[in-house]
Amino acid sequence: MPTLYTMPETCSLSPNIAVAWLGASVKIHNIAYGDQKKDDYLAINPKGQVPALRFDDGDVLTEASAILAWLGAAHGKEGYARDTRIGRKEAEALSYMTSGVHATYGGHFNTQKFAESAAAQEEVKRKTYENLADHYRRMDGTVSQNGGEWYLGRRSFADTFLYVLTRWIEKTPLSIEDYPALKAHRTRMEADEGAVLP
Ligand SMILES: N[C@@H](CCC(=O)N[C@@H](CS)C(=O)NCC(=O)O)C(=O)O
Repeated sequence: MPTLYTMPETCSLSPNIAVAWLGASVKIHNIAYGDQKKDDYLAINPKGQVPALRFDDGDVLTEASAILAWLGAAHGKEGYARDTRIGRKEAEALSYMTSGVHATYGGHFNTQKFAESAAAQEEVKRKTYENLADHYRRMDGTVSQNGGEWYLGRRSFADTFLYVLTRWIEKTPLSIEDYPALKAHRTRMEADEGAVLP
């Protein structure tokens, strides 16, 4: 059985939820913060990050969107990983959330990688929150335009990643109150029993 490596409060929550939704036979191994840089884990994922999915033959898949795509292809029910509008849009949404929104969080989580002086780091943070506000505004509009319930109008893996992003907003000076559709989405995700895909 493949093992999904996760860490609390991180983007690995997204594939973790997807595993639960699918009822997929994937073992969850939750590592403590800091262990991602230790030799045992670096042998699994040399990037020193979660998520990582290790298969029984030793092959390792990293990158949340790739892991979600594999989960959909290997364990998805009807409508997933097929050439449907929702399938295409799900891939688009996950690329946007991982390479667009998550990457923007670099200026918040790893400010020191973008600037050295205290003043420059302040500038990086200010711009980061401006850029994140644009992303949250766009995602709030998408949820509203798609009926106000799920990111793509019906539940998809995009909702698992959006949930991570709506939790992370609490770590920033931004407020979920400014994004009512996202606030409702977060509440909906928290009430989701996650039993089966729709
Ligand atoms: N591009 C990667 C990003 C993975 C990533 O940034 N993981 C973070 C958690 S959200 C991590 O492991 N951070 C710990 C570290 O970099 O030391 C993906 O989409 O999976």
